[in-house]
Amino acid sequence: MGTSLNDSLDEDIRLFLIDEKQLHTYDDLTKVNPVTPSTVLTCLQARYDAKVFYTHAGCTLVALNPFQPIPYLYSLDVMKEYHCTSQPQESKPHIFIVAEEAYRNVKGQLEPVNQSLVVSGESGAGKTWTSRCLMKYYATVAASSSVVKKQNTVERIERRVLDSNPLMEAFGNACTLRNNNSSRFGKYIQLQLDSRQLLVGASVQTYLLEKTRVVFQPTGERNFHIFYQMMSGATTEQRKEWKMPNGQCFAWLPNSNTHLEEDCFEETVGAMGHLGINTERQREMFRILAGILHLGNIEFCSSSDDSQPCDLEEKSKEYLQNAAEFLGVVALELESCFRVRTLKAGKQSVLKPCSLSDCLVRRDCLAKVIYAGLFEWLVTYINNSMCAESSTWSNFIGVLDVYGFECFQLNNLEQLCINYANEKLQQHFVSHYLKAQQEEYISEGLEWSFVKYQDNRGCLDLIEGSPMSVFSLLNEESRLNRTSDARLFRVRLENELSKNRSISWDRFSQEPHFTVAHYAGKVNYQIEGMAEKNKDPVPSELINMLHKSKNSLLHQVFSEDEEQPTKGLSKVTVVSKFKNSLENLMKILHSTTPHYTRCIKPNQDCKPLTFKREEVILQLEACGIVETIHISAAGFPVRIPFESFIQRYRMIKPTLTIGILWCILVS
Ligand code: AOV
Ligand code: MG
Repeated sequence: MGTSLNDSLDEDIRLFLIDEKQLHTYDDLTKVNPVTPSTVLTCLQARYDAKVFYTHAGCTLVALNPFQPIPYLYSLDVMKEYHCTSQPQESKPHIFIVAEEAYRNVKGQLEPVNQSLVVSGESGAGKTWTSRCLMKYYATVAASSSVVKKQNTVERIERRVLDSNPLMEAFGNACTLRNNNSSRFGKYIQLQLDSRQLLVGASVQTYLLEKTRVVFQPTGERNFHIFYQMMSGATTEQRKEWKMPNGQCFAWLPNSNTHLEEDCFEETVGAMGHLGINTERQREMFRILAGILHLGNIEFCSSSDDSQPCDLEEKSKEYLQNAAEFLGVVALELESCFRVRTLKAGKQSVLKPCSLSDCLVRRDCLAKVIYAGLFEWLVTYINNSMCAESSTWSNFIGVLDVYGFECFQLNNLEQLCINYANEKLQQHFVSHYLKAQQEEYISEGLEWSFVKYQDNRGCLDLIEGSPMSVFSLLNEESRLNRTSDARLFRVRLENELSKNRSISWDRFSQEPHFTVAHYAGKVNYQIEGMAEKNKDPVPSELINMLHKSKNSLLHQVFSEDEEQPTKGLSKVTVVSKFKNSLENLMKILHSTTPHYTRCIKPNQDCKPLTFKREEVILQLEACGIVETIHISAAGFPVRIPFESFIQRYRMIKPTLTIGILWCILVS
């Protein structure tokens, strides 16, 4: 036997394995008998070894990451084959089946129904890759070949939609310990279809960019790709303009010597062009980015006199000058923004020197607020450039690609938000499929033995519930008029939340932290700095300075007309904003027909064609694959509303009505 199954397998499984040579031919895991974690795993491994990466699991598709390019799998011919077949479900499992099914479903049986393709899986499992495949599929099979004339350029809409990917990834993805091209933001892209089902536009909604990465990169990780692309792909003149000579070190660009496939400056600039960002705008963007890098090299030293502000390190003066030049602000004002705080007392303003650490916090804050502002501007621009007029499209197919579940040695608010988003998606699956479908069978009086499943509701209640949850307590802590005390906050969490079984503490740990048992595994979150990150304050001096920027793009990003939520001490906390945006997303998902794809990472080292059973089984268990298969296998593969059934089959029996149909069914 080629596999290393342990000896404790029961007889059923032994019988199942007699068929081992045929295992890779099981296209749908509902055909595996008996369905146990072990048999499902063995079947998937046999398929992976046979280089078959997609397998149906009832209503979901399991996609195993090959960690190696498989060009023949995604060719134009293959797309056409799946698009033209009369029975997509009969074809070999493929992400294109999901795509095609959603595409055909849009028409609906009675009226058109919007569709959502929900791609989930842990970090590095292949969500972004899969989303790109889906978009390429629609850009090919639903190409309208219509041209858009926007922002003074003419371009085919499919080109623009596809080019939004590398552009957003350049600004929003980065190399982490888990994935060289890790998405540091979530996105839901709606592909807009006209009445002929052709792609006429798209709009994208993004979720919480991990902006701290601009100023802090965990050991072994990198900043956003765009900075490295600039360093490795720009012309000598550009580098001269940005004051980035060869060999120049930037504090915020660790691991610059690692060159990744993603460091493709040309592709990013090409995409900018296709989306209509003209060269002058591009120049302004790059100057802003260069400005951010120079900001990162500014250091301060304590003044000998406590009543005096900190001084700039001698060698930092040049960086400050450069940063001010690129950001289009006055160097002296930039310096004083970092070193002096303006306190308002009634109508009077009092100036107070900042401590050394405050100076650094303010410097970092400026970089983060600029980068986040630029990213937001870019997303708005992309939307303007590819969104169709509302009168021209009638339906959409949405593709959801968020950051996957992650657990590092150190986890903070960023990971809490990322993992919370994954909990929300899992809950959508649980309530839409595992729960609702079974309840429907029971309510319709069908014979059904209930399949038990893991409901992650408890964990979600812990994080976002009311009145007491991690988020509500964190918000309370962030609103206090003092710096948060991590130890006290931990005690408060314990006092209020210890009844919830999803949270625990190691009381002897040095660092105050809490542990959440997520559906995909336990994660330790450090409390230090969490409340401050949640508050995300931006000193008003910084915003006032940016309002006056001579860099016209930066000026536009921070234009005074726009309500700046970040102005002063923002009232809406990070987690409240994120929770709201995810709730809106859930509303959209609920209003569409969802299709789930579960991406699986076969090994943590991202090695080609390596299948680690113990790692895969944890992912299968986390997403409830065995339960899904049980429900799909026992349930009905096709479920048609009565009205549609009658409309479809009335020709066979013209007197058919709902009443008659009901009598036939219950008799
Ligand atoms: P993710 O989106 O799920 O992680 P990606 O889609 O970025 O993961 O996939 C990680 C890497 O796996 C890619 O860069 C590819 O090298 C490889 N890969 C994934 N799918 C395929 C495929 N079908 N064929 C070949 N290679 C593939 V994260 O964004 O970190 O949650 O947050
Ligand atoms: Mg991704």
